[in-house]
Amino acid sequence: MEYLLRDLRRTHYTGSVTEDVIDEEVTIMGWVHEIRDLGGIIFLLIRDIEGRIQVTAPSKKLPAEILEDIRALRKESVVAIKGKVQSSSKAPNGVEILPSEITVLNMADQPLPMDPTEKVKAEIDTRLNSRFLDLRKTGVSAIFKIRNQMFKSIREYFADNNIIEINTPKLVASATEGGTELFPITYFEREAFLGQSPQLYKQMMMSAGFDKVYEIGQIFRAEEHDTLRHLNEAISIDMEASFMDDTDVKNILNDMMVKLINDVNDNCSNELDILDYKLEVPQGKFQDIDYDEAVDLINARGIEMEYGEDLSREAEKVLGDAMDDFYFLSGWPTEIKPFYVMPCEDQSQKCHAFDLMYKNLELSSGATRIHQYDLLVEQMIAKDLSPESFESYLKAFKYGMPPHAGWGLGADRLNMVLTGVENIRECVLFPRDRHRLTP
Ligand code: AMO
Repeated sequence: MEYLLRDLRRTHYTGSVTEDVIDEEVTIMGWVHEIRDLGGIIFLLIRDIEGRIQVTAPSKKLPAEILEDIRALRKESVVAIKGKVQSSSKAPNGVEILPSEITVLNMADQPLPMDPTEKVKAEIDTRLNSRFLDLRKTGVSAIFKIRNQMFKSIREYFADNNIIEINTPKLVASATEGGTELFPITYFEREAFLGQSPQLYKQMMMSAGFDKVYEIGQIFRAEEHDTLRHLNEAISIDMEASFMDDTDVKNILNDMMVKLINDVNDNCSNELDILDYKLEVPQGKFQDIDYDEAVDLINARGIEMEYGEDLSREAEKVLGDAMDDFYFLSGWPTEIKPFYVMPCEDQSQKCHAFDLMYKNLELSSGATRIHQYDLLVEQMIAKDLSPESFESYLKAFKYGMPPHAGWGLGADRLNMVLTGVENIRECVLFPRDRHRLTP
């Protein structure tokens, strides 16, 4: 049995084995998805990243050794198959391969820890324990193909709008989002933390004169939450822009979202079909509701909520039901938003912060930032933070910090919206939650 590629190379992915290549000799490589031995004829289904193709081995037409090789195959083994393409009215794509050479590149052990063929439904924990097998399922890989399109569209949008990609440290000295949700680590002889947001760095880049920046990177949150929409390691898409306010960056977020959803519909229709999900393109400007108005609406619908509180899960649900799919929730109380958010000039108990919601799911938070050193220090003190521990950040505000605004958008939550899945773990290859640190 051969295990090395040597001169063997793939000539076609399964997706290009079509009626266009009938009578041609092709070499495909992939996994043995299914073996059906009917005695006189054996059918194999071979799977690769693009799909599946039938390999048909009639015993009368093929040498005994090829049939022996096929009979020795075990499901999920990795093979290279050379053969001629012929039309077949019964094969799933109207064509099949008549094999002339089978090379086993790696035989899979049996029994498999889980079935990757989608015939048997497994619990999420079983699936995540053998995630490499779970990811072989068409319905699971579809989520990640859509995720790939999501990042492609977003990067395109940023590039088209002259927004510069940056990378900032994830090993940090202080909190940004309120202090309680940090993972401490040992950094040589001192304590440090895993970054919970690139917030301080993206703002410092405004003082650096980079005008408009974005970062797509890991955020770490030591939250105890064990929900369908929280992870302890997530991907955040962050942007920050100078000489703009919250209205301007909301428009950017709105435009980007519309482009993204159009792109996913245009380029991932196959994946959406596999997931049996219809993605509605939002029309024009998103609805925008003021926090005060939202509190009234929530109370009117029978869920008690006081001004100044964050929304409970029930409050998010009734609000989501009352609004369009995508909507902004704006004009938050200063008290419950981070120190760096600009208070309103006329009523400082309110601030220029907003969230972008999809139904009852918070997708993004953003705001106009405080760009004046004195006000920033004042807000830190008001929130019981010590300006000394933010010295290197504050310095950037003393020597020419422009007015600026920005937002952070949860990529894994956005992926949920684009695929219709209800558990955020489905959208992450190897999720990190309260109970899971492997694989
Ligand atoms: P915030 O803390 O609201 O804002 O985070 C921004 C977005 O990131 C996503 N997110 C998460 N996703 C999964 N699991 C988590 N534990 C988690 N935490 C956050 C959400 C959320 O809306 N610095 C600000 C952003 C800014 O103002 O620019 C910030 O981090 O989708």
